[in-house]
Amino acid sequence: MEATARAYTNIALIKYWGKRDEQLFLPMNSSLSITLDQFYTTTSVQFCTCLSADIFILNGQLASEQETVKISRFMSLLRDLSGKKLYAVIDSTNKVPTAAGFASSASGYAALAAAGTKALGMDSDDQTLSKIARQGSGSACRSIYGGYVEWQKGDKEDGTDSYAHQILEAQDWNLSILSVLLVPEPKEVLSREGMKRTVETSPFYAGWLDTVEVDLNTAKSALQQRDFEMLGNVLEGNALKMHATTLGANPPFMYWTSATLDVMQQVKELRATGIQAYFTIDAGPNVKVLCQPKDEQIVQEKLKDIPAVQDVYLCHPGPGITYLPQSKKKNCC
Ligand code: 2P0
Repeated sequence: MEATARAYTNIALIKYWGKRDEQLFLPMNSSLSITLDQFYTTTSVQFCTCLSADIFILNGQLASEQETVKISRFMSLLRDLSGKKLYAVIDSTNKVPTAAGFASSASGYAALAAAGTKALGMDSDDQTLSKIARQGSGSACRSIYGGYVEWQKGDKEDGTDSYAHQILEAQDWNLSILSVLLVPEPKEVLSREGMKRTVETSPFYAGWLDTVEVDLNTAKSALQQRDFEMLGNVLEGNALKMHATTLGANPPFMYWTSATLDVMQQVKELRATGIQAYFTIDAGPNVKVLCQPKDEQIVQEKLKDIPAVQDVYLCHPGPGITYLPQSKKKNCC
């Protein structure tokens, strides 16, 4: 009873920001993302009758109690769904620069949902996997699919209509996504807490909800027409709106640092010279810059020239869940 799966991280073009149900991870709004080809999590799950609790190994080391409790809560969802009361060794390796604030929860829970259900013999289709992964971390429901992905928020209280689906395959439109790694600083407000505080206290959150659906439709039209300028304008504006909501929260907070602004400024300067590049920012200071492959080299060079930038990783649209052969490693009896 074991399986290994790999899932890739995703970057939201239209952001998921705010929950309508925290237990089921149901979002206030639909979102749109690109699954990336460079950052991923590989997870092996091995269920065994000899275990009396889940064991979580993260990047080759026994995870902390706090991390294990979170993972075990998700494993209990799989146990409930399958009706099998078995514990597992979960061995997970991130090829995601997590310390630098790149989210690994999306790839992590997508890989765990895929490996866990397969190990239990559940034979879940992608839509089911997406709904399961969502209950580990919202953005994970998008990482089940490769390419360009929409997470439809759904309206039902039980969450059965809240899942992701693919809009375009990775090879349908090759864009360049440059992940800009800034000099690391500890994260002030985690995204889960940040979105909750914003929904509950920010007067600007209503403005977010009023316009996010329009942004989503504009982005989807841009994808269908392969109109990069249209896509760039809407994704940049959507990220700025998400961040504007945090300034109105009580207490207010802000994910940007001066280095974030330096990158934003560089992107605007590139545009002034006729190079189409657009930025987006998640719940942290790091910036992702989108451009077309013909410009990726010059954009990467210009971003690397910024003193506060440590590194720039070049990504393209990547694949969905992939299953890997069993590792020879034995973690239990
Ligand atoms: C996104 N973010 O759409 C948005 C934009 C951050 C900003 O999804 O609480 O780790 O586990 O559902 O998915 C990050 O939040 O949050 C995120 P939970 P998640 O990518």
